[in-house]
Amino acid sequence: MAESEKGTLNTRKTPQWWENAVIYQIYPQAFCNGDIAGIISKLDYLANLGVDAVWLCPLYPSPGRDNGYDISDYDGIAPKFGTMDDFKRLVKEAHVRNIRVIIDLVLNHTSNQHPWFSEACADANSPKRGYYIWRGGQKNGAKPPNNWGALFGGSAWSKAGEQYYLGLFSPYQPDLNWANSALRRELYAMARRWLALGVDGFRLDVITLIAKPGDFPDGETGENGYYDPRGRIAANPLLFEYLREFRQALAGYDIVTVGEASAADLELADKLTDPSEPLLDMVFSFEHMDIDGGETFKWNDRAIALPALRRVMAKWQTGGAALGLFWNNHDQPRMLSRMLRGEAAPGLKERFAKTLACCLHLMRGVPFIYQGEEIGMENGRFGGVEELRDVEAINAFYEHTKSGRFTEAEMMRLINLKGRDTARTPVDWGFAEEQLQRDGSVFSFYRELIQLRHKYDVVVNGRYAPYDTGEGNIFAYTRETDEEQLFVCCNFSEEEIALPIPNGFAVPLISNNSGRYAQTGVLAGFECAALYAAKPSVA
Ligand code: TEU
Repeated sequence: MAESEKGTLNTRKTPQWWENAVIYQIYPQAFCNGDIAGIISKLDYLANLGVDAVWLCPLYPSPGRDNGYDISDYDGIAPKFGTMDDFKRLVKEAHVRNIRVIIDLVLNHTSNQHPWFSEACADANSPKRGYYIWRGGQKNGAKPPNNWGALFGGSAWSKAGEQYYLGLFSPYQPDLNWANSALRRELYAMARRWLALGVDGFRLDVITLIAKPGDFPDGETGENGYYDPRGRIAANPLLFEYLREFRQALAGYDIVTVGEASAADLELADKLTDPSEPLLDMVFSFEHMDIDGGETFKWNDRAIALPALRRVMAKWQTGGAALGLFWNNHDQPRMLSRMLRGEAAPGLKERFAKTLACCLHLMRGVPFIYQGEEIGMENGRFGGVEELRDVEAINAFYEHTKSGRFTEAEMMRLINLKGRDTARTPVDWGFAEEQLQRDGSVFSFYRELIQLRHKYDVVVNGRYAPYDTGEGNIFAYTRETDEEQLFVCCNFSEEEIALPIPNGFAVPLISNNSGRYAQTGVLAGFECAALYAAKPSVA
């Protein structure tokens, strides 16, 4: 991409509907009554918030080993969520309110209960056998083909009959073999069937992991005795071929694709979203989520340090890749709890929730709000392993308490800090109701931020530059187009900090403290502000 084009969201000639969008993520089992009817009942709430689209986490039939990311029927709706008619009604009712519907496509793996996998296991000569990845045989004895580890614990290889199959996440989620062209055609046809139902786009689960290398060499073993092959897999150039083919198969539909770019560095993300040939419209990158240890060993009590967060965000903001912006999702502890750690007065908590929102929503990219974030929800807490739902945390609990690495109490403390279940507790609708009635609530602040994105071109298209204040606890940056400028400053501490207002920024756009900063040049504890300047026109 040309240097001059870097740092803008998208340089396509025709603007796409999603370019100035804000998208709301729904984790159906914990949203409203745990079903589609519940989602429909909250569409007015979402329209009131002002979001342009919803991303629905998997609604497919699934044994639920990984809360729906183990799909046993790509064309159905799990009975616990409702019926296909309910789904159609959801799409219709969302569209009536100008809310688009993005669904989750999990194309890297199926459930081990998917009929394809049952058939593949039952008959080694079945055409479905080639849909999955098999290695080893009797003569290779009882040893897995290599030292690759599964993300949720243990080896990435499990035995079915005489051979091993690959399951990068768990044995319940066998990886699909994208080298098989019949499989690829099935997947594309399935995606088109959802588009025919009126779906407006896809969030593509771990899409950077679909292209497995032809060989499966051992890699360097990590702390758990296994090699994490995700980086190696993401680097396989076949990924581009598969995505090109996928894109072509969906040609003619006005949709958005958001790729979960697991293990992607900036260079890969940049190439995948290159406006001259976008294979994905945007990606979720995870470097900012890995600052407190996700990339190495997740179960630690490290915190996210602000200087590192600023550095990582600036790196991705000034790079070329088109981004989905997020602090939260169903795989991460809630950012409010994650950064606040411990207690703060309720008023300050709300103020900090707004500061986090302001910091993210005025950046370059498409902001995603994870259910409950807009009312300042915090992490759920779990008393013991029996209360957990998440396969990752449950496996880790047993692995690390049995090995003696952690006591049960220590492990539960870490799971309450970092585990995925923390963000999967039901949305507190009583709390939401209270906020709807109250001026100055977190909800109303999110609504303001969404309106700013819809109104100001600089929020969508401005170039990002970090703004160095010399203050360790401030996150500040500017955005700039040829016509407009924006200055955003956020105090991540409880201390008051004086910060001279940069020249020319006369128009206060948003504040979580009655505009105090714009009047005084002093940020109170957890205060945030954004100031605007129109550039003098060059007639
Ligand atoms: O997540 C993929 C992924 O690699 C991580 O987000 C991972 O869940 C996390 O680092 C573990 O701590 C996607 C889905 O979002 C997740 O819910 C699924 O479990 C996973 O794929 C498998 O489908």
